[in-house]
Amino acid sequence: MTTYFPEVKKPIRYEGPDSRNPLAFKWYKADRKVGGKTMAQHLKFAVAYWHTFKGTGADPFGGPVYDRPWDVGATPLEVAHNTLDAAFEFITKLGAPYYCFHDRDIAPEGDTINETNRNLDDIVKRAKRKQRETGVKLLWGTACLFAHPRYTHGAASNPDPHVFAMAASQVKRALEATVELGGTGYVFWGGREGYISLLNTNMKQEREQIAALFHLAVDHAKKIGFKGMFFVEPKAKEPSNHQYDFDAAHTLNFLREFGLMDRFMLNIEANHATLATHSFEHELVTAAGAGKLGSLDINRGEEGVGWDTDNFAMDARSCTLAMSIILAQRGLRYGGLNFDAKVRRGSFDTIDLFYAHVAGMDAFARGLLVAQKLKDDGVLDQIVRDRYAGWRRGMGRKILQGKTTLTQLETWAARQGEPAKVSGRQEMIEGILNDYLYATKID
Ligand code: XLS
Ligand code: CA
Ligand code: CA
Repeated sequence: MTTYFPEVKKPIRYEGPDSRNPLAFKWYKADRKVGGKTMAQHLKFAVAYWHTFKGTGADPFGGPVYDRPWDVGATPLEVAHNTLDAAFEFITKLGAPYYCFHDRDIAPEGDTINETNRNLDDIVKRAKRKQRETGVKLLWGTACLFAHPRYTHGAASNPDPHVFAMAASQVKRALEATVELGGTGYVFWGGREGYISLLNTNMKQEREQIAALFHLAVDHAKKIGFKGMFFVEPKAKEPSNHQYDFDAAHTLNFLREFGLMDRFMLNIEANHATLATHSFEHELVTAAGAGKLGSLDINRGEEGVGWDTDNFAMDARSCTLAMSIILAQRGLRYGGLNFDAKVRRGSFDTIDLFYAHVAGMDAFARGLLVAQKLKDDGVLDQIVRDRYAGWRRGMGRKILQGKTTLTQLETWAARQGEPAKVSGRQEMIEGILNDYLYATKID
């Protein structure tokens, strides 16, 4: 059998924090128990098919630069077969439990819908066999509704219902493929569901069209027995000028407006948070606050660049805070941590894919350990609890219970006099967090 990653002979091992081997885990140990669950149960890492196996290194200023040994074959379908072999070899050697795909990542588009569907069926059959052989699972599937020229003016939001129908047929098949492969999630990312110019756009109707597609997907899911969760992945812009699911708050509003809350949650991507000028934590907390944090696309933006650069997430603080938010809501039932991240254009070698994923998995594994320690010690929780203590008694409680009036509040406030000035202690808290991140012994 061809080996696409000959440098990695055996699965990546755990060697512990003292190891200096970039092809070994220092923190990630799948069966290590953290707060009653194993690391594998907490972290649910998924490899993103599109970046890792289909990425070419192209950017807006230059074409493909990688020479991937699997990107060869007499026909597009043969290339897809080789890519699938490489993908399962990589995922198995890495030891990530899951993967995620767009329909067009795994199978090529044909000249007709029928040919396209045949290609997808062929690959799904093979992928199912490989999943059985390796134990690797599908986290979520999605349809690529943004790359083909027909989607230039949007997919569900297109001014032409014919294009909407093409998109619908793709969603139908991608959802069926997800069910066939046992995926627990199905993602809608609104690639071109937004506008470039308002002068030629009926925004109100375009949003209604998108909602119509979501409802059709929910109906079809019922028909084919999809028991998983639908996720919408917010993104502010790029390639559109404004994407309708701009951020978590916009998206929650959309789901509420169109009666979709019970079948949908959010898939929050770190780099998309940045594009909306939010932090990753802001988006995670917004989704979690509504009980809708379903899954995460873990990556980060390149600060000086400002695009959706999808770098690998390695930052200890951000990984720890993300894991704290996940621990607080007791995990991700349907989703996981999807590496929607690509190695840099200059990281040409296939081995760079291993370095990137190993370091990323370790960053989140350490983040989990620190987050669990913060939780066990209750330091930050206590600070927040104390800060809002006034709302758990007396008038504070009455306000939240809706048991007061403006008149009563006026009388009460007048009786109390001027409220005391209370420090928010931000710098002290940031110092405590730093102690946990960098000084407290984690082993
Ligand atoms: C692009 C998005 C995309 C989604 C899946 O910016 O991140 O990759 O995650 O369609
Ligand atoms: Ca993403
Ligand atoms: Ca992205």
